[in-house]
Amino acid sequence: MMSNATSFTHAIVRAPAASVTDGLRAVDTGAPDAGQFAADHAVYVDALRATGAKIIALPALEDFPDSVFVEDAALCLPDGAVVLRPGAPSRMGEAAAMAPALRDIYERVATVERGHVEGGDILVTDREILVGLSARTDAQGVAELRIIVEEWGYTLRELQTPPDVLHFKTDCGLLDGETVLATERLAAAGCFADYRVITVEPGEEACANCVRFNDTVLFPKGFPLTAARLREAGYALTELPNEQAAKVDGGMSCLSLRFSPPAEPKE
Ligand code: CIR
Repeated sequence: MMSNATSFTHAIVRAPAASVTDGLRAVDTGAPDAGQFAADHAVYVDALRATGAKIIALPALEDFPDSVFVEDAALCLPDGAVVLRPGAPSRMGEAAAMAPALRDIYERVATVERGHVEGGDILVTDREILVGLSARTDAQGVAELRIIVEEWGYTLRELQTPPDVLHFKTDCGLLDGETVLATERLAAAGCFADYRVITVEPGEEACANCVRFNDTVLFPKGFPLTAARLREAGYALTELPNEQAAKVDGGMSCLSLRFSPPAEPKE
């Protein structure tokens, strides 16, 4: 089933910088290979384009090793865009760098001015905006975001990202208007009580961060049991290489900002 929260006309991406090798990571398993990262990124962008999306491709920012993960800098909603405030000090400047692109597209652009919120902690469904508190997203930032989105008519629900998990969406992804793919640890926390939940196979937690984008689910390669579970449930998957991004804790959702503005965006 398609839903407003899974059907999009546009996506913003940013080319990976060569400095992506210095990207933040919780556990160092070696730096990503910048050339392979760029090749994988191109495959990801092609997959978005294949869904019919218009791609807004921003240039690499060498000063910000994690800037390829555009999702953390902004929230794009049908009614407007929000410039967020990343909690990682090295990523703060990514928000200001994203703002001009949002202003080119949206009439209405608001900014979180205090506290911290990263987009990886935000899951937008058809009925609400879920935001997980984490090491990157704090109560003050969520309170600021709440004021903005409630004024635009949305409902925001504050939740807790599991301890030691980078972002709320590290552990989940929206599959359709009422279905979420989630790790067992996040599902057990009860935040999806009003949704249908499909859990990832134990041992395959790293694939929970998937993205439903129009008719397909962008899904990392290498998680066959969960992939089979999703196909059995009727979802079409596009399996994409994610080894390089995974070395700096990145996944399917962080590489794009997905949206459908209310009217054709300003050209
Ligand atoms: C970071 O630690 O901020 C980056 N290396 C990874 C960000 C991943 N973003 C996301 O899941 N939304």
